[in-house]
Amino acid sequence: MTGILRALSATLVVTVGVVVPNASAQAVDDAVVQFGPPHPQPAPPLLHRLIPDEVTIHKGGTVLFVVNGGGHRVLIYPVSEHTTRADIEEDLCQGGVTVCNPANGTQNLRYLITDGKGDLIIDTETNVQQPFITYLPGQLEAAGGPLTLTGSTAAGAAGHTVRYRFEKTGRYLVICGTRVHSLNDWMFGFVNVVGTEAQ
Ligand SMILES: [Cu+2]
Repeated sequence: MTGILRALSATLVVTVGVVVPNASAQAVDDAVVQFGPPHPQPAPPLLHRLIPDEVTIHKGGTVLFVVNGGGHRVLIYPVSEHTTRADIEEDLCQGGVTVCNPANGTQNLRYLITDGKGDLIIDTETNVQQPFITYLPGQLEAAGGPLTLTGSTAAGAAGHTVRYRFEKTGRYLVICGTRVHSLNDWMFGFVNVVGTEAQ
């Protein structure tokens, strides 16, 4: 790891550490997450982000994922309670866009994504076995599949939305099933579901 990456990771750990203890205070019944930034969209890797990348809802509430831009798939997996962004990022391609990009084929490699406890959440295998990420154990939701979701366009056309209702408390990883987006550019976020019932 370079010094810059180490500093970045440290910052991310601190940021998440601040957010999680306050999670219940910020809980809403139903949250909205932009799956891909609204237009005008930035260049990679920021093109492939969830905004916000962490939301907290009451048990039984929903998250609506609004798909912006092209090529997305929505996957949801439960993770351990204290899983941080850094816990996930460290299992994805390292080195930023100059290393992790389609021309270098880094999205085609096998990645083992583990949570804060070290449990395996996603085995991406290679792009031969999984042209898009389909790892089934633990999977709660998979939207897209062989075809990608249609996102909103810069010209103003609306795209697909995906709504998921979280019935159990816990922490959940929401990640793009498109290998270039998640494995190269770290397109993922978290949903926290707290114990008070949604209205
Ligand atoms: Cu995506």
